[in-house]
Amino acid sequence: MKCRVCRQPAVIDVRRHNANFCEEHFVRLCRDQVVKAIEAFEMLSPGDRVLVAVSGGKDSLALWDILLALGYEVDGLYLGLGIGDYSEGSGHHAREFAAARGLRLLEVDLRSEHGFGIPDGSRAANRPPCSACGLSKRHLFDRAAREGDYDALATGHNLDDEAAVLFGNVLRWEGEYLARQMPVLPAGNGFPRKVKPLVRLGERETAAYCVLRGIDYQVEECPMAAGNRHLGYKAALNAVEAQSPGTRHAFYFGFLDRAADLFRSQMAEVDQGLGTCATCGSPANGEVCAFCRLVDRATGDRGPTHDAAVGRVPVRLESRRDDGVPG
Ligand code: Q46
Ligand code: ZN
Ligand code: ZN
Repeated sequence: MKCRVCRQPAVIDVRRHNANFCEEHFVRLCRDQVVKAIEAFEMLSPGDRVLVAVSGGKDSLALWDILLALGYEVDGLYLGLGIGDYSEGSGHHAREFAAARGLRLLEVDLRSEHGFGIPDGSRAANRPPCSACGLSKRHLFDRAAREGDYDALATGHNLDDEAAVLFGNVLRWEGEYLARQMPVLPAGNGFPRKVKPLVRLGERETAAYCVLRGIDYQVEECPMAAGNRHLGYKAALNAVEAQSPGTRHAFYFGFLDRAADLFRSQMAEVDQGLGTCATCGSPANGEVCAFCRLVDRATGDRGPTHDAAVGRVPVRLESRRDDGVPG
C-alpha cells in the first residue's frame, strides 16, 4: 500500500477517494478538504475570529487544530452538559488540548450556571435528552459567539453526521430542516454566522487525523445517544457506503448542488417574526426564547416567564435545528 502522492508506505486508505496516503499527505489531504469547503461555501475570510464549539471528541479537536494550522484566530468553547463521567472526560480532553497549546477555552457549565444537567433537566422538562441538549447547545453557543463578537461559530459536524441528518430529514420530508441544512448559515436576526468546515471529511478521517497529529480525544460516546434515530440513520448509510464507496458524499453534495435551493423559501418564512427574549435577550418566537422556557421547566421554576410562555410557541420553529446532529 503506497501513498498516492509520494509512493512511500501509506498509513491509511481512503476508499471514497480510491487512494492511500502516508502520514504527511493524509494530514495535508484533510487540511485541503477543509480549505475546499471553506472556499466553496464562503465560510470564512482570512483574519476572521472564529469560535469553535469543542466537545473534546475527535471532530471538534481536529477542527480546532486544522483552523489554527490554516492561520485563523480560533478560541474554543466547551459546554458542560452534566452527563456524569462522559462530561468529566470530555471537559478534560478539551482543557488538555487548549492548555498544551496555550489556547483560549471559554467554558459554560449548564448545571452551575443554569441549574440543570441534561439527564435530570430533560426528565423534569419531559423532553428527550438529545432534544434538550441540542437546544441548550445551540442557544449557548450562539450567545457566546454573539457576546464575544466572533465572526463565526464553527462546529465539527462531519460528512457522516450531515449525510445522516439529511437522510433523516428526507425520510420525513422535513422542509424547514432541509432549508437549513447548509454548511454555512449567514449571520442575521441575532444569530452568528455558523459554519461546518468538516463537511468534506468522514469520521474515520477525523479520527485518523487526531491519531496522526497526536491529539488525545474523548473516544467514549455520550451514553444518552444509545438508540436515538440519528445513530440508526448513520448505520444505514454506513451499510450503503460499504457496498458503494462515495455514495454518502454524492448524496450530501448532490442535495446541496441540486435540491437545497428548493427549500430556501421555507427558511425565510421561519425567520420572519423573530423577536427578542424578554428574559435573556436572545432571538425568540414569542416573549421568551425556547431555552429560557426549557430552563424554567428543567429547574421546576414556575415563575412569570413560565406562565407567560411555556407551551405557546412550537419550539421547533425557533430552535433553528441547523446543526443537525442530536447535539
Ligand atoms: S451530547 Fe447531547 Fe449528543 Fe449526548 S445528550 Fe444527545 S445530543 S448524544 S452529540
Ligand atoms: Zn505521501
Ligand atoms: Zn431567553
